[in-house]
Amino acid sequence: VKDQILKALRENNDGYLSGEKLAERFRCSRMAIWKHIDELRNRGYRIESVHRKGYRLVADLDPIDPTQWSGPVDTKEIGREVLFFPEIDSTQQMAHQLAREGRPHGTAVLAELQHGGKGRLGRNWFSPAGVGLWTSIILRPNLTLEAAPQITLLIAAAVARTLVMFGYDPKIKWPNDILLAGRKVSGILTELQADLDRVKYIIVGIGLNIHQRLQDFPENIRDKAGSLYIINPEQTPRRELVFKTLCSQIESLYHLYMEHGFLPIKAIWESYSLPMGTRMKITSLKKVFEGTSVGITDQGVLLVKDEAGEIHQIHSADIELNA
Ligand code: BTX
Repeated sequence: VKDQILKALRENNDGYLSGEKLAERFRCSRMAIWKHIDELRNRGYRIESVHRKGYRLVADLDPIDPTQWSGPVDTKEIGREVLFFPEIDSTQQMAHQLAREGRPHGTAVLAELQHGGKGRLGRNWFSPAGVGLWTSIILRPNLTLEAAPQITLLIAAAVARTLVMFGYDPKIKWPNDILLAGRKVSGILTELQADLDRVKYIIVGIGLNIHQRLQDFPENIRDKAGSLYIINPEQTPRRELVFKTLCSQIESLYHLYMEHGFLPIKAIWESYSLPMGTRMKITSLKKVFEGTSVGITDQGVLLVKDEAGEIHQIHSADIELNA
């Protein structure tokens, strides 16, 4: 029945089909229809329901399951192997497990829906079905622990470049927020395992909001979260394309980094960064203060000048703009 409902919605083009009509047609209750619709949504279809009008298929399927894609990812390493989960607690956890089991550099975990998507510092990442890209990638660089934060900036630069490829104008807010028109469309979580002072593996988690409308975000983040759809509802790219582009951008920046070090990555990162001199409020574990950004160091550390003119090195902190 679910597939028939889907077919009916598709054939109905842009119009609405009422729950009552669907119930009549498929000889079941409106409640049953509602349940089927709900399951279709969990499979990733964007179905709108409007009071007294009924249901409408907003965008036809934008599959995130690689078996439904037009072809494999055409990179050499990043995303060559993709493990897909219709639902999962967190792709981060799964990637850690796979890395411990010895999966190779570049392996990606991809999910339609995360029940426990993780942000930084124990925060949550809202990751519903059908609307975003939720992925964690295993990297096995030969790096010292000290250099590892540079990988976060590399990934932020890769996400920014990906968005540029689709015609967007992203800004990076140190270290890892990607903003479109001032709204956070992507977040990056970098976690690692180390042996003494060498990195064993790094898991980079990337969350990218694609199809959400403003009202799809929970109220507490509605004024700061954004999506590609919100910027340009007419031409939101498919997730398959976004993922493939992201993989190739990560791959090319990773090679640049391995061959030439952090400087070229830093330059790319800076070209997308919010302008230095931006006023901000810094909340780190140690202190809270206001200041203006000065730049980033070759280690990817943020430099902020406080009101007394003193320069602070920020390794990890929460940053609020327009303080
Ligand atoms: P963050 O700590 O910088 O951002 C988390 C904060 O952002 C939340 O506290 C909330 O205010 C806001 N937020 C939550 N969900 C969203 C959203 N969908 N869009 C915009 N803002 C939001 C950033 O952490 C790191 C996020 C990484 C997410 C990926 S998804 C794949 C992988 N698996 C996993 O569990 N996490 C990563």
